[in-house]
Amino acid sequence: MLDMIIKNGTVVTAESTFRADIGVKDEKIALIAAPGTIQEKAAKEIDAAGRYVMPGLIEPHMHVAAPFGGTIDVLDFYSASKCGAFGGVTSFMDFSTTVRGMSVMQAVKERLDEMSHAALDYSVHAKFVEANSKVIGEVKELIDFGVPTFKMFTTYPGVMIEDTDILRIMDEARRCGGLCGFHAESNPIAEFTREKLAAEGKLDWKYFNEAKPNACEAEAVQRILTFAEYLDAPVYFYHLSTKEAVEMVRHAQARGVKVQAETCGHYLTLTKEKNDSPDGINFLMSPPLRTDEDRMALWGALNDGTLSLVTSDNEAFTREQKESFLDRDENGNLIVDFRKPVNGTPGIEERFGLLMNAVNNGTITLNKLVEVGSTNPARVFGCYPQKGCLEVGSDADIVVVDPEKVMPLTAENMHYGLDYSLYEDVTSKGWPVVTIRRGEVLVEDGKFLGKESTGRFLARRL
Ligand code: DUC
Ligand code: ZN
Ligand code: ZN
Repeated sequence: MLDMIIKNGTVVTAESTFRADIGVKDEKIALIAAPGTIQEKAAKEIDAAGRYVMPGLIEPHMHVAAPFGGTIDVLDFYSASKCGAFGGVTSFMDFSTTVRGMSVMQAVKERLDEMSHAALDYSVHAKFVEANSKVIGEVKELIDFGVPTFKMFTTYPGVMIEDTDILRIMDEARRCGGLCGFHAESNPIAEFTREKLAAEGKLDWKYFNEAKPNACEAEAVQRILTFAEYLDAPVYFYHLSTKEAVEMVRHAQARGVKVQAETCGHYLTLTKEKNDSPDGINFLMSPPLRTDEDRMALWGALNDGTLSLVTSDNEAFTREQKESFLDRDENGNLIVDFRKPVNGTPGIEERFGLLMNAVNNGTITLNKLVEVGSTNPARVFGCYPQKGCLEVGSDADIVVVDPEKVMPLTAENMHYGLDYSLYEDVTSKGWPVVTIRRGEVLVEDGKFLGKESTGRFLARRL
């Protein structure tokens, strides 16, 4: 007896599209067979006629319950599971909240403890903020523990790590089989430009973009690529946003540098004009939104494989929270100052819709959607083929998508509990209607059925 059959659907993987029925038993995919040929009975049947059946999406870049800029975002790992599951996500990864003087392993374990409230399967990237001998010694320990992917920041005093320490960690990660990932923005360019704009009285939201020009990303990406090439170490870039960075990564890959990189849904679909409005405060994220030329370069890079993942960099703050950083004039009006509000935007739920729209307008194929949203996150971060595919023996993480279901990506329809959406004017045609994590239905008939603390730690190996 099977636990579940999903029948009559069109299976979509990163490589192919075909009609098949899928049988699930003991949390795994037990059978993939021609339609109507599975003889075994099942405790639950899902009729996926006219629908796509895909591997569950993986969100490897989000910040949940993450203290940042003197505040904390609105989600916890259970509410983030709900937002994710509605958007077809079945596994997610966050970052350790490492501070100086702290054991990275301890930071990872504390974070995993918080993440254990999730209904999605979860993992964490280890954040390094320094490289003393104790921390260097933890690199192998983390890899053996199932956390082989690391994050470092080249900006944000407090978490920013010095270049020499980056080299030390990169070298040890290379030796032990880990992967260093980077938030790559030039701190000197960001600080210098911010001060210059402020001295000229340029503090409107639109100057947020100018304060971190394309060169800000490009300088840091080039520096990290030089380090990677020098050490022959693999590297990963989070949230690339510029045509310059994409071009550098493309050339580095052609030279044999082991570099992989992502972009995010917002850089693919929004441009900096969004900041030039009274609602500009809602669109403050780092790196900032760019031009249409950058946006098109990112799609091109996804299609030629230079970029291999699309993530959300989800970090959800209310508008009130963002505005609380601003001063008021004598009449009580907010004094706009792009330097002050916390940066970060929601997106884990909308990611599917942004990619689906790109499928519908012919920018990417449906297989590409699966590749950049599920299969490559699993491959790059070391949990393939347990996750990221529909294969016999893989975890039964499955999304059933109704290609006709229309979903306006408004604040009202999303599940963050926020009073705004970056995509108030965007509607997805095609939306997940059933989300299944290890054989357990998390979303069906528009309801979230996931139970708190049912997610499982995903030990990963590269
Ligand atoms: N960028 C943001 O906008 N917020 C959180 C962290 C980051 O890198
Ligand atoms: Zn970042
Ligand atoms: Zn981030």
